[in-house]
Amino acid sequence: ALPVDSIRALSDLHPKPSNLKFQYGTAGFRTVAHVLDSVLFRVGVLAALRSKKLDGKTIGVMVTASHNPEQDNGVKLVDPRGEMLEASWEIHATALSNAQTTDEFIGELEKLVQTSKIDLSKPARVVYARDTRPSGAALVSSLEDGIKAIGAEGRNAGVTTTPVLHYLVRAINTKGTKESYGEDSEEGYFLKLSTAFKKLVSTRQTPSALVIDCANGVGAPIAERLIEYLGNSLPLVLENASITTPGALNNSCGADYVKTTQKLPPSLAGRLQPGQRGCSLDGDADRLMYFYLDERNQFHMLDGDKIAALVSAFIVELVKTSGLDSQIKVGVVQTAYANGASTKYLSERLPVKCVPTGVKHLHHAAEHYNIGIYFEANGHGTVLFSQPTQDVLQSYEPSTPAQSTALEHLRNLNQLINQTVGDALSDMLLVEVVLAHKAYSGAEWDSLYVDLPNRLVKVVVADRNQVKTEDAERRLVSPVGLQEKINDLVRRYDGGRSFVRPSGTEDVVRVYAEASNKAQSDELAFRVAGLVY
Ligand code: 16G
Ligand code: ZN
Repeated sequence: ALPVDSIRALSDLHPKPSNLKFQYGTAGFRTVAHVLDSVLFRVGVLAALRSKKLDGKTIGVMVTASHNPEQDNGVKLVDPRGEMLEASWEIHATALSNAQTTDEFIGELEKLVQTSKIDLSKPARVVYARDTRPSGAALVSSLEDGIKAIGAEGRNAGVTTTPVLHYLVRAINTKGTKESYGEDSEEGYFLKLSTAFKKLVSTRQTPSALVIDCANGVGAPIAERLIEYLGNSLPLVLENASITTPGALNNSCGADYVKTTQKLPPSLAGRLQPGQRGCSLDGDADRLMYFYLDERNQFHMLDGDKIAALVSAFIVELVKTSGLDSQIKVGVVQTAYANGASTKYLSERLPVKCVPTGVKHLHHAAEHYNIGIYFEANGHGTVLFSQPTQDVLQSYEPSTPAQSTALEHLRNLNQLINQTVGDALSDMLLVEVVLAHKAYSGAEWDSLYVDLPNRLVKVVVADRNQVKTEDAERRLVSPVGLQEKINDLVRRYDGGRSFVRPSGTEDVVRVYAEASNKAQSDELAFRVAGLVY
């Protein structure tokens, strides 16, 4: 049975604020930090139950609010293979978080144990970490109370990035098996990435220095440690690494700032030289944006779509050169937000699939390829090697030196890439590998294709739930008749494309438009927004 007395005693120390309704959304629970105490306690209990349900496998809990402002915080669960929590359990998380009293909370727990047939005699193990937010330490102790209340085993992974926590979960659960993911420690993570990176660039010239905008977040200390492992294989310059300055986190810097403003973070002015490569991490280092200044000091952004193009072309080439192209099918997954020019570039080289927004959709679709590449335009993405493909890479016997080299590169890429989730630091090393192999500057990479001018606007509507889409969010089914009006407008614009979808994270509807010039894309976006309003 549930240890009701101990749950009751500790739950009473973490009462739910009245009048608040929580929701486990695409990015877990996320809101202002000071209302999250009860949520964290309950997530601790839930993570333990999830672990029991999965026969004592270790479940991860990450305390972060990613690119949100410093006063926010959040929490999300990680399933045993390092993937996001199974969708059906999001509903349990929401239900538990909204129980008004301790009695109601215990009632919900008993219901969950019943309906999900959880064997309470199984062990429970939870590994958890947090980002650098000042609210994080207190929230972690609330979480620890939850883990303790149900008698689970907790492991504190300290202050680290979201992708490192995902790595740890997978490493712990695959330890000693044929699918072993690496040592289950931060050091294991650094060793795995840096060893693969050094092998991949060993025959290349040492690149010029890369500037990293750490968003004044947890990416800073983790990148700092990565530098020790990389030695002189990649010169890195850390900027926006002030993790203790109040208010600095994600403030006018970081990947989300760069993507939404399409500007250089002001703090990098004078720090990034024309021609030099720069990149921005977000607040928990799972998103990455590259950029450079041209000789006229003009800012150029290289987003998730540009990363997908660079990486896809490279992997397709390696698979072909290795002689494995009949056995290994490579594909790429995007969302409707992918720039039309990137989709065109990719479609000429490999199969492209479009799915609804949100990492779980992209990740899931990428699993259907032998090597599945996915990136959201906002800089979140990774590359997945299926287990049979990894086996093929291990057993394949190349017949020429060129095949052998390409095969070795593929094996090392499989080690370099964090396949549990998008990882800004792992992705950054991946980009640097391709740039080194192609001897590309930022400008040369940028010129793979020219972005179509585009515009994103948000529209506040009475009820965004009235807006429903199909075909990977590219077509509206509700309100009835609206899609036809949008089509009529789009037809009047050269190279026009536009779609409307409800946001999953904000109470707004988003309108995206592309056209062959900037003025036209802006005009189209605003006219479509006018239809929605
Ligand atoms: C969440 C998603 C991200 C998506 C964004 C869209 C995860 C882990 N994160 O942050 O993938 O791009 O939502 O936000 O799935 P929107 O629905 O407000 O446009
Ligand atoms: Zn993030």
